[in-house]
Amino acid sequence: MGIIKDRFKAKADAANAEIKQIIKEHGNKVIGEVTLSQIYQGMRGMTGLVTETSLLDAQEGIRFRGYSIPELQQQLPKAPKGEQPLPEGLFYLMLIGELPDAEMSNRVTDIWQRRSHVPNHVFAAIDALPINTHPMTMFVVGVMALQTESYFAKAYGEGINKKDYWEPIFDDAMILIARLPRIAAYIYRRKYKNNEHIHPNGLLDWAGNLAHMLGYDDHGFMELMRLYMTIHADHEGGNVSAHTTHLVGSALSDPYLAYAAGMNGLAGPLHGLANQEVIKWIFEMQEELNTDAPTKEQIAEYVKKTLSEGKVVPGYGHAVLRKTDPRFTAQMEFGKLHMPEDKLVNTVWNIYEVVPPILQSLGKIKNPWPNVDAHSGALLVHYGLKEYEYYTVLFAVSRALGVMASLIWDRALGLPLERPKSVTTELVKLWIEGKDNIWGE
Ligand code: HAX
Repeated sequence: MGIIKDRFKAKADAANAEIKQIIKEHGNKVIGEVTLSQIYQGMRGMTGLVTETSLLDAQEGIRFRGYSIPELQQQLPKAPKGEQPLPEGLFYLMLIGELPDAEMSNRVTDIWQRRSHVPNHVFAAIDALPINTHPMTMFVVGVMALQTESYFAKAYGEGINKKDYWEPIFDDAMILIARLPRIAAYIYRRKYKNNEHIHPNGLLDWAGNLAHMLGYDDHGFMELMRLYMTIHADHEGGNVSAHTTHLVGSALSDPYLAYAAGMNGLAGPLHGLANQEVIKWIFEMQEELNTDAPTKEQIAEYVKKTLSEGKVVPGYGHAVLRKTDPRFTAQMEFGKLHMPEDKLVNTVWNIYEVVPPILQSLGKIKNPWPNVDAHSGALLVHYGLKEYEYYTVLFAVSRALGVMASLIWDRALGLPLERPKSVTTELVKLWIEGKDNIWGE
C-alpha cells in the first residue's frame, strides 16, 4: 500500500509526539462537568472520546478534517465527467488529514480494486441464510465470514509488538473496505434480483463499481452513489456505529469484528435503519391516503396520527444537531438538479415544510429538523432501487470509510481499552444524601 501507508506513518508519528506533549503539559485541564441527568440520558453532550476524522457542530453540521460537505463537493477529486466527490478522496482526507490530489485519490481506487476479491466461503455464509433474512443481517454475516482473513488477528496470535499494531489494522481496514461493495451487491442481487449477479468492472471507481454491481449503470445513479458514500461516511465519534466500532476495537478485536459490531448498531431504527423507516412510512402514507402526491394538509394529518400512536417521525430529530442536517441539504440539491419533478422527492420536500413546526409544537423535541435519512430513500427510488429494507446496507458500506480510518488512528495512537465507570441508582441516592464513595473503586 506504499506511499499512502508511508504518509500515514509520518502523520501518526508526529501526532503521537504532539499528543504526548499535550497530555504531559495539560493532562489535568478540566474540559467539562457531568450531571446526573446526563448519565441517565444517553450521555448527551458529555465529551468522552477523541475521534480525529470529523467533528460535528450542532448548528453547522459535520466537517471532515475541517471541510464542510459543499467544500468537499468542490475540492475533492471527481470521476471522469462526474461532479460529485469520490469517496476515495474523502477516505484519504480522513486518514492523512490533507486533501488528496487526483493521483492520490486514484491510488486509493487502485488499492481497493486490487484487493476487492471476496472469497467463496463469504458468499456461502450469506447463501446459508433464508432469503427473507434482513439485508443488514446478511451483510454482517458476510463481514463476519470475511474475518477469517484478518492480518491483525493472525499477527496478534504470533505475538506482534504493540507499537506495530496499526500496520495489520491498516491492511485489514483497506481490504475490508475494498470488499464491501461486492458483498453489498451480492446481497441485493441475491435477495431482489433472482440471484443473478453482475461481475465487477475493474475500470470503475469504488462507488461507481458498487452502482454497476447493483445493476444501475445510469450516470446519475453512479453520481448519487459517489455523493451518498461521501456524506454518510462519518459523523464524529459518539454516534452508535462509530462509537461501537471504536469500543470493540479498543479490546483489540480486529477490524472485521469491530466493524460488524458497529454495523449491528447502525441496523437500529433510531440510527441507520431510519433510512428504510422513512420510505416505509411514506409508502404507508401514500397507501392510506390513496395518492402518490399527498397535499401538505394530508401530510400534517398523517404526522399527527403517527405521533398520536406513540411512534417517532422517522428522519427527523438528532441527538447533537439543532438545524437542518447539511447531508439532507446536499441530497435536496442533488434532487433539484437531477429530478426536480419527481413526485416522491417532492413529497419529501413537502414533509420538510410540514414536520418541523408540528414537532416544535410538542415542546419536548430538541431538534425538529430533518437528518440525513429523511431524504436518501427517495433518491434511490427515483432510479428504481425501491427495496427499502436494503437501504441501511448502503449506509453501512459508506460508514466503513469513517470508522475504519478512525480505527487505524486508534491503534496508531495507542489508545487504550475503553472502560468508563458505571454506577447504580443505589449509589446515586447515596450521592444525593451526600454519602458517596462507599466502595471507592
Ligand atoms: N418524532 C417523534 N418524537 C421524537 C422525534 C421524532 N422524530 N425525535 C425526538 N422525539 C422525542 C423523543 O422520542 C423524546 O421523547 P420522550 O421524552 O417521550 O422519550 C423527546 O422527543 C426528546 O428527544 P430528543 O432529546 O429531542 O432526541 P434524542 O436525542 O433523545 O433522540 C433521535 C434523537 C434521533 C433518536 C430522535 O430524534 C428520533 O427518534 N428520531 C427519529 C428516528 C431517526 O430519524 N433516527 C435517525 C437519526 C440520525 C441518524 O443516526 N442517522 O443514522
